[in-house]
Amino acid sequence: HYTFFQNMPRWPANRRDLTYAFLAENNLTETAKRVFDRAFDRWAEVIPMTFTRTESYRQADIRIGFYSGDHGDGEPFDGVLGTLAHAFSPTSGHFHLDGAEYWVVEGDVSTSAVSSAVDLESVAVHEIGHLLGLGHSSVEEAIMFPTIASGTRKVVLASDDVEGVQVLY
Ligand code: TQI
Ligand code: ZN
Ligand code: ZN
Repeated sequence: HYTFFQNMPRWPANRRDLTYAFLAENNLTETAKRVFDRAFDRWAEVIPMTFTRTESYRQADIRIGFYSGDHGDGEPFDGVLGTLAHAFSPTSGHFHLDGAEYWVVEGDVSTSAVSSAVDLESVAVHEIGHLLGLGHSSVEEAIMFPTIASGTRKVVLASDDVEGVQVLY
C-alpha cells in the first residue's frame, strides 16, 4: 500500500504546472532528456498536473542533476550501486542522481554487459513519485516499492501508485 511523507507535503493548488530543467554542466544528450520527459508523462497522465522542460535551471521547479560523492546537501552519493538517486519531498524540487552509476539510457538493461547497470527511466519514475509526495509502498509491483531487482526495468505505474498520487492531487 502507498504511503506519504510525514505531514503529507504536496504541491499546492497554484503550482500544478511545474517546470523541470537539467544541470547544464552535465551536458545530457537529448536521448537522456527524453527519458525524463517520458517518466514525467507517466505521472501527468493520471493527475491534473503538467511537467514542462525548460532551459532555465535557476527558475525551474524541479532541478535535475547528476553528481558524484559529496555534493553539498548532506547526502553524499556512494559510488556504483547502493544509493542510485534521491529526490526530496514537495516542494523542494531537488532531484539528484549518482553520476557513478552505469546508467542505461536506451537499450535493454537485462542484457547489459555491465552487471551493475541501472535503468535510468525506472529510477526517474520512482524519484518523481517522491518529488510529488509519495513515500514507499508495500506493494511489490508498485513503482514506489523500495527495492528493484538488478537488471530490471519497471516504468509502468501500478494501480497502487495511481491511487496514492490521486489522493494527493
Ligand atoms: N534512493 C532511495 C529512494 O529513492 C533514497 C531513499 C531512501 C528515500 N529512503 C527514502 C527517498 C525515503 C525518499 C523517502 O528510495 S535509492 C530505487 C528502488 C533508489 C531505489 O537510490 O535507493 C529506485 C532510487 F526502488 F529501485 F530501489 C530509485 Cl527505483
Ligand atoms: Zn543530493
Ligand atoms: Zn524511494
